[in-house]
Amino acid sequence: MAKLPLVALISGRGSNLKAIIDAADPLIEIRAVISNRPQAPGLLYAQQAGIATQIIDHKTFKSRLEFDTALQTAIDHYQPKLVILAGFMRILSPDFIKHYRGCLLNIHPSLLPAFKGLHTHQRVLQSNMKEHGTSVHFVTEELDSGPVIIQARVPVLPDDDEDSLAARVLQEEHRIYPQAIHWFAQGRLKT
Ligand code: NHR
Ligand code: GAR
Repeated sequence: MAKLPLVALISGRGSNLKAIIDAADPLIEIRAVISNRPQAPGLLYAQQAGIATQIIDHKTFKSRLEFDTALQTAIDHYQPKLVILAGFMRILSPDFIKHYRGCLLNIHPSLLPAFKGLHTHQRVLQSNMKEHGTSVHFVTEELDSGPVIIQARVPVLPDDDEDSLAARVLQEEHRIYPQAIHWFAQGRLKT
């Protein structure tokens, strides 16, 4: 069976990207990793795995729209059937989202629909939640609101700080993102 061609977008550390690379799913082929930040450490994981990398620095564009257009052109060069956001930190414009409708996934560090947006671990601690987690979802125009595919829960422990809680969540992310991508590659996910 032909492998599912995939492009990953990152902004930083890239531990989710690493988990996906390490899962070595025979159903997928990571064609490229694109970062909006020139210094994203995650680019190194891609390079070590022999995956093409590209930097599209949002700071060099006059507007969000011009950045999104350049990003779309770069992605489409690789002709992916799936695009994944893996710690990608720029909100994407509606035209971009429409172009990839049904084949754009994100992992978000909360039990959606709770705690959309940024700084989720800090907000979960401030709200005295007993439980936290992470969600893989289809990306739609409305931020962090697309259909959820898989979630994982973790307890919030009495002595947690942002770092300890984030680490517990991240461990689960590394399990569920490869799982969601595998299901997509099997053709089992539709939106
Ligand atoms: N774009 C759309 N249209 N819809 C979604 O659901 C998206 C999206 C782009 C990214 C990831 C998301 C997350 O998982 C994501 C989902 C960045 C921000 C943000 O406020 C919010 C949510 C997410 C990613 N970014 C700031 C901005 O002005 C910049 C912050 C920074 O650069 O550090 O774009 O949480
Ligand atoms: C992950 O926890 C991911 O859920 C979160 O950032 C981290 C990226 O880690 N994503 C967002 O907050 C998106 N706004 P990684 O770079 O090591 O994969």
